[in-house]
Amino acid sequence: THFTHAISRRPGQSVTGGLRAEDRGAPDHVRMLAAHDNYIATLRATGAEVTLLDPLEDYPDALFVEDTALCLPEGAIMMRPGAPSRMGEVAHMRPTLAGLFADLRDITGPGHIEGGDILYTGREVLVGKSARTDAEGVAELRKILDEWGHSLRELQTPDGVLHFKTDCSLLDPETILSTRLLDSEGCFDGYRVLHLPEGEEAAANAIRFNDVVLLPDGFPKTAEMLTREGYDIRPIDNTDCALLDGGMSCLSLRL
Ligand code: CIR
Repeated sequence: THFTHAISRRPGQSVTGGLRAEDRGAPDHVRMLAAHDNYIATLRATGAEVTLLDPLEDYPDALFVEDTALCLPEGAIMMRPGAPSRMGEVAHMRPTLAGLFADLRDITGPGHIEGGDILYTGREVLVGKSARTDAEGVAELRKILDEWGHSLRELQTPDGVLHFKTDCSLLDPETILSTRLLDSEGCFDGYRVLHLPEGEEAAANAIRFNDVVLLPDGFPKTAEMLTREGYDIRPIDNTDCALLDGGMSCLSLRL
């Protein structure tokens, strides 16, 4: 949970055409930029250096940089998104990571894997297979992690949930915030699990970043629970990212 650096990408005008499981309207680009500013300022306020990349108009979902790579202490691994419209984002992220990591690997395929399906807890790497992440992609990741001495546990992202981390976040090395749905699969045995209060499942995608927890705004019961548990929460407007099934973790790579 200690990070010196984060990488984010500004949303372009084309974000209005981003992927979504269900159409509840297009996001508002201007309001999204304001929320994004606040997100970046919150990361910077913890003392971390944030690299802010320019929008990629050809890739409406490119602000969700988390899906393009996995950053670990030993090195970084470029992902291979399962969404065809997102594949090209990886090449745009690669040079930035090449400047930060001596050991940079690639998932070459034929499998697919997206960063949103990967939760690194410090003691292991949890990966949920999903509509975006398949067994071949997980197997290729496992080979690299074996070399680096990380254990990988292959799990299943619930049906109808975009990514594994849509439904959970790491709050500290021992504690996971999870929906009851995801936790009911037993994936978090050995951790302390805090369940999202009923009706606030959409707050599951939070991030612990240094001494704060960035939490989507508008989930008072979750905010109250986390405050009571001693976390220093920073509510961030997620209205527009939520229309594209995105949350706090998607908007940065943290290292
Ligand atoms: C997508 O469907 O790929 C984007 N609209 C949302 C990606 C969210 N990323 C994440 O959860 N890591």
